[in-house]
Amino acid sequence: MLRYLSAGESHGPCLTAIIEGLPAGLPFPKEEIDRQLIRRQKGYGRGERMSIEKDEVHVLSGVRHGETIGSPLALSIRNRDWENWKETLSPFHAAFNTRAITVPRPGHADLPGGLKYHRSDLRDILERASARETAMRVAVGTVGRIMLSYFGVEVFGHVVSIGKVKAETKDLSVEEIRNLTEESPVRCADAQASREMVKAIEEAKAYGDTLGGVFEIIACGLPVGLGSHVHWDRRLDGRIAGALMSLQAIKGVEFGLGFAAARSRGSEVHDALYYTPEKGISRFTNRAGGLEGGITNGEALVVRAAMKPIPTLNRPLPSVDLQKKQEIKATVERSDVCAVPAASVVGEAIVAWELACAWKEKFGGDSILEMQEAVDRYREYIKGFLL
Ligand code: EPS
Repeated sequence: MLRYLSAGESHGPCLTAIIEGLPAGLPFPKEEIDRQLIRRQKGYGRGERMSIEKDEVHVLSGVRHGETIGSPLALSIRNRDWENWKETLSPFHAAFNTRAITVPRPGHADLPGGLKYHRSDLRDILERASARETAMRVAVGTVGRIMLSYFGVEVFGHVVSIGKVKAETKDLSVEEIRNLTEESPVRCADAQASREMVKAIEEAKAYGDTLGGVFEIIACGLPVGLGSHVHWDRRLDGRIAGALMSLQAIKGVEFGLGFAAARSRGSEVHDALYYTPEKGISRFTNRAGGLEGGITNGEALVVRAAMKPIPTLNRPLPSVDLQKKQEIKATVERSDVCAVPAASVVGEAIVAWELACAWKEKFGGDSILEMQEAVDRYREYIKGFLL
C-alpha cells in the first residue's frame, strides 16, 4: 500500500511529508519534483507570496544514490516567509504581536474550523487550511508520477475556464494541448482565451475581487484494470473525485461527459465497442473519461474540477467579529486573485498520486523488478483482448 501524511503551516518553518510503500530501486530524479514545484508557483493571478518563496524539495530519507531503497521517504519544503513570522508563529514563546484574526472570511475554513477546534485566534485555522500545503501535495504527487512514468503513464492538466471565459480545445490533439498549455500564462491551450482570462483576472483584481475556474486533467498510457467495481471504496472514480475535492476551493468534479451525460440519452453517452482481429476490442469515443464501473478501461482518463473564487477578498464581504460579537467587514489577508492555473498543476499531482496508489495495489512489489514482472505478465494477458 502506498500512503502519506503531511504537516506544516503556511508561515511555519517548512512543510513535511512521509511517504511509505514505494518499491525499492525506483530511479528518483529530485530535479523532477523541483520542476513541478516551480510549475505550481507560476500562473497569472498569484499574489506577492510567490515572489518570496522559491520552492525546492529536500529529501531526508528513503533515497540513496538516486534510487529509492524501500524505506519511508521523508520530504521537506522550506517556507522562506517563516523569517517574517518567527515570533508570531513561535511554538513556545508568546509573541508581542500575534497578528490575531477574530473576523472570519465567508467561504473560508476560518469560522467552522475556529468553532470546531475552539481557537479564539483564527490564525490557528487558516495557517493549515491555506493552500500553501499544496506545495507538498505536488511533491508527493510527483513521487507517484515518477513511478507511473517509469511504466509509460503520463499525467497533465490544463485550464479550461476562468470566470466566464472558456477555452476552445476540441480541435487540438492531446500533444498540442500539452505544449500550448506550457506557453500560456494561465495554463490554457487556447491563446485567445488565455488573453481574455488574463484580462478577466486584471478586472477582478481592480475591483478587489477574486476568480475561480475549471481545469482538466488527462492521464494517458493507463492499462485496463486499475480500481475495482467490487467495493465502494475501491472504485477509482470515487477515489480520484474525493482526492480532487479535498483540494482547497474545489466544488465539483466530473469525468468524461460528466454533468452533460445527465442531459443526454444513453445512446449518446456510452462508448460503443467494436472488434477486429487486427485491432482487438476498441472504442471510437471516450465519453466515459477512461473509467467504467470504477475501473480504468484503457482509454485516457479525463477528469475536470471546478474551483470557486478564493474567499480572501480585498473588497471584503460582511462578517462578524467573534470577540466583540459585532458585524464588521471580513479580514483582508494578502492572497491570490486567481489560483486556477496553480490548482491545475496540483490537480495533476493529486490524480497522479491516486493512480500510483491504484497501480501499487494492482501490481504490488517490494522492488521495481517485482513490480515490472507483474506489469509485464498482466500486459501479456490483456494483449489478447485489446491493442
Ligand atoms: C493562501 C494565501 C496566500 C497564498 C497561499 C495560499 O499566502 P499568504 O497568506 O502567505 O500571502 O500565496 O499560497 C501559497 C503560499 C502557495 O505556496 O501556494 C491561502 O490563504 O490559502
